[in-house]
Order: sequence, then structure tokens, then C-alpha cells
Amino acid sequence: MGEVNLSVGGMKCGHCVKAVEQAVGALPGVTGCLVDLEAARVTVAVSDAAPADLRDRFKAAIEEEGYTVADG
Ligand SMILES: [Cu+2]
Repeated sequence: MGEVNLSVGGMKCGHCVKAVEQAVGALPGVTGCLVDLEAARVTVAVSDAAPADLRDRFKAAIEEEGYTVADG
């Protein structure tokens, strides 16, 4: 089990939180997703079997929902 932290911009309300949670949660290897709206942070719990390019997948999924992901 591991954790991936992302800095996500553009989230404004509970709907945004749900949209991000669902987009990330649908990806393989994800076991949990916690969104901190005020801190604009998304913490994703991933299993050991998660693919190596996980971070890129999260970024793509979140950007597809209309939000931004900071690099690094
Ligand atoms: Cu919203």
C-alpha cells in the first residue's frame, strides 16, 4: 500500500470533490481517495499492484474533469 499526493486546482465545492473522487477512484490500483477542498490536496491510496505511471493517470483523469494538477 502506498499513497500519492496531488495538488489540484479549480475545485470549489462538494460537487468538484465528488467529481475528482469518482474520476480517480475509477482507476486501477486505487483503494481510496481523500479530497481536502480547502487545502486543494488530493490524497490517493494505492495498492501494491498499482501501475507505475499512476501519477500520470491521476493527472489525466483529473484534468479530464476540468481541474488542474500541479507538477511535482
Ligand atoms: Cu464544484
